[in-house]
Amino acid sequence: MTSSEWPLRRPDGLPVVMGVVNVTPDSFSDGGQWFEPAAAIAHGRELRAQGADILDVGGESTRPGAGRPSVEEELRRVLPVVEALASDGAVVSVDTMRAAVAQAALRAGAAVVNDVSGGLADEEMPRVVAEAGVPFVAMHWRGHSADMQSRAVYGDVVADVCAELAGRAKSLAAQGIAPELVVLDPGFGFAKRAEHNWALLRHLDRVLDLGHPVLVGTSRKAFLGRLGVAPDAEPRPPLDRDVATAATSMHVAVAGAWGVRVHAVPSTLDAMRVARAIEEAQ
Ligand code: PMM
Repeated sequence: MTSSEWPLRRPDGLPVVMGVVNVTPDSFSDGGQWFEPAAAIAHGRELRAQGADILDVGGESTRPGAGRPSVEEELRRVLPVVEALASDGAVVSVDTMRAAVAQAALRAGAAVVNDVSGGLADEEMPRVVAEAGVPFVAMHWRGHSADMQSRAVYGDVVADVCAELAGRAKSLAAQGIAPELVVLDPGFGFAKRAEHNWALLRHLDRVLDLGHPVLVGTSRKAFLGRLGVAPDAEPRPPLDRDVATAATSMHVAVAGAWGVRVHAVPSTLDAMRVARAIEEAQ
């Protein structure tokens, strides 16, 4: 991908679809399903054939309470998958908080770095990304998954998340990352309770007003699993949250987000096509 192709756009004008390729034994959403490199590669190819524009390859689970793999283990997980998918010609992003993993993945063919910590977890990350001159997804983050939910304390969640994202964007620019390469993501489910996630969806325009492309990652997250379920009952399992995910995708397409990060590509694309068809109707 050359810089003239950024920000990436779909020929049909819908928001860009980033398909999730988790090479982890323990992700909440699809834990272990694609842990072997061959299975993850096949899954990435399937997502691309279904219409994903970017394949997001990650080797660290960020579900609440998760522990961290070693750097070596993370590299072992992601590199063969990045390499295979990039050599197919796919646009690959690497979902990592570690500069060393980002750098190795970029050498293996990744074109984008997606850091859920927005460059906060590893102080080397902004330098590595600036030197490579690649797009950087900076998500709103308040700390590692082990205890992040204790940090879900806000005065006004929309104002606080916007202020923290604006601060990130400023700091990344000061560290040499071109502002036009920075995508902002409100970080659904990261140090957020359900009401925080809903408020951020409702007021996504305020995140868009920060002036960067916005990526939304609600796919299969816990707040969607609580829909239609009694407060004291078990949430719906992650694989039963794709219809709700498609509905959030429709909403964010109408709001004007640049992209969505999802596990199920066809249902999200269909939902966004519905949004577009209604917008275009007389
Ligand atoms: N969510 C997860 C992982 N990576 N990256 C971005 N930019 N935004 C997200 O919301 C996000 C992410 C956790 O979900 P998963 O375990 O299903 O991948």
